[in-house]
Amino acid sequence: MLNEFYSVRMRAAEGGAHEQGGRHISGGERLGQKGDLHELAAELLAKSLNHSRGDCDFIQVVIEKLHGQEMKTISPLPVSTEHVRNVAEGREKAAFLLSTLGISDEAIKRGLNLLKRSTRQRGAMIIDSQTGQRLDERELKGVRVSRMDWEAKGWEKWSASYRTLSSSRIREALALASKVASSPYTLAELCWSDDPDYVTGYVASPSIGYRRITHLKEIGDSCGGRIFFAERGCNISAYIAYLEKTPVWLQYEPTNLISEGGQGYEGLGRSGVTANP
Ligand code: PML
Repeated sequence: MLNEFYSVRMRAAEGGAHEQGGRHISGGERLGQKGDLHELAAELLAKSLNHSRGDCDFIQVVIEKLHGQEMKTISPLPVSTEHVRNVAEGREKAAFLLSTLGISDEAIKRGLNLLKRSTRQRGAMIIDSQTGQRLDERELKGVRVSRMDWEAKGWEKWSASYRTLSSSRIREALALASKVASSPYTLAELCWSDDPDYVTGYVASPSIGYRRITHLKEIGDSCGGRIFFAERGCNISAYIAYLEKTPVWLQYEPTNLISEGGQGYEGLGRSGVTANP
């Protein structure tokens, strides 16, 4: 029998549904087969009910069969960590990395300003990597990257290689960043969490991998989200359709570049950069 897959996604808000003005609290994305659905839905429900952004009163879990849709398989981006002392240093590091990827100073400034102000944003904001102009026209809804997950064995192997990083937060963020980077329209992504108690974020791209930065905002601050810097002339509707609809599995095979405990990748040996948090 052919494997049939389902997308399971959750969104939760406080003060009513998002479209009725509720404040976004949490979201989550999983893929699985019929036999996995109870467990996946329960995991997402638990996530929505235990969130530092607040106590949600609207929770929606949607399960959809992916009728005959082809699954794309990708590898997770390589991970490394930039250790910085404070937010100013962290944002300077993020700006430096983005600029080495060919993003203009104006777009970097606009991207950082959007995230600093963003406390009610639900999905990612897509901006032009040269002008910094917002391209998705979705306002607070933004673009929700959907239909991606780790293949179970791939996650087992990855988390055994990177023990100190194997949290569900990093599992989800790395799956999302890897899907985003797998689109030819993505030049880079900048993200920090909108959770007030989580200050590590990242810059990701196919060439630098998933580069974590230990301080991108102050503790207690609820601003955050994701900015995708799009290639010039990108076909925005094709880009959004890929991010929202194409099912993607992450597969992982350890290579000898990565040793026990997660040391490895190009970060090894460079001052201030390791694969540990
Ligand atoms: C989020 O939780 O909303 C995003 C998390 C980004 C950073 C995760 C990490 O690598 O520590």
